[in-house]
Amino acid sequence: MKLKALLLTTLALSPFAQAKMDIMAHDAYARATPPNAATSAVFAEMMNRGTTDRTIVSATTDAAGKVELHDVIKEGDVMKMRQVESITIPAKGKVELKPGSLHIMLFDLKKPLVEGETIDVQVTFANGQQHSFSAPIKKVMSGMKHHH
Ligand SMILES: [Cu+2]
Repeated sequence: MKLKALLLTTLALSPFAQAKMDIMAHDAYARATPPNAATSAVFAEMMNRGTTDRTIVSATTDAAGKVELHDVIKEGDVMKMRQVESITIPAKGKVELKPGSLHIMLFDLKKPLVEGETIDVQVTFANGQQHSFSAPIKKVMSGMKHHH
């Protein structure tokens, strides 16, 4: 009994370690940009191995001055990006951030994103926990234009 109480205390004191175990970003990448481009996007397959839904409420990266969570909606025949408040990864499930769909939007890039380099991205969850992952910069064949 005493051991169990001790274990619970340890878990309560290490939310970050626990978050790392539950959340994984697979195949993350950032879109390479031409010189002078101010915006880009980060994509990844976000997996949640935990037993509770996890909600991303914000993201940051040193590579960009401003970061937003975005989705793409279809208005008539036009695909448009819009900001969303949050992105939920279902318990024991995943959500795909991909071109033409949910993505992490980067504004005010500090410098062009060059293919072959890597940026670090941090996402913050509704419960305050954070998760960091690396996103290699890749050229993205885009059939979709970004409208702002
Ligand atoms: Cu966007």
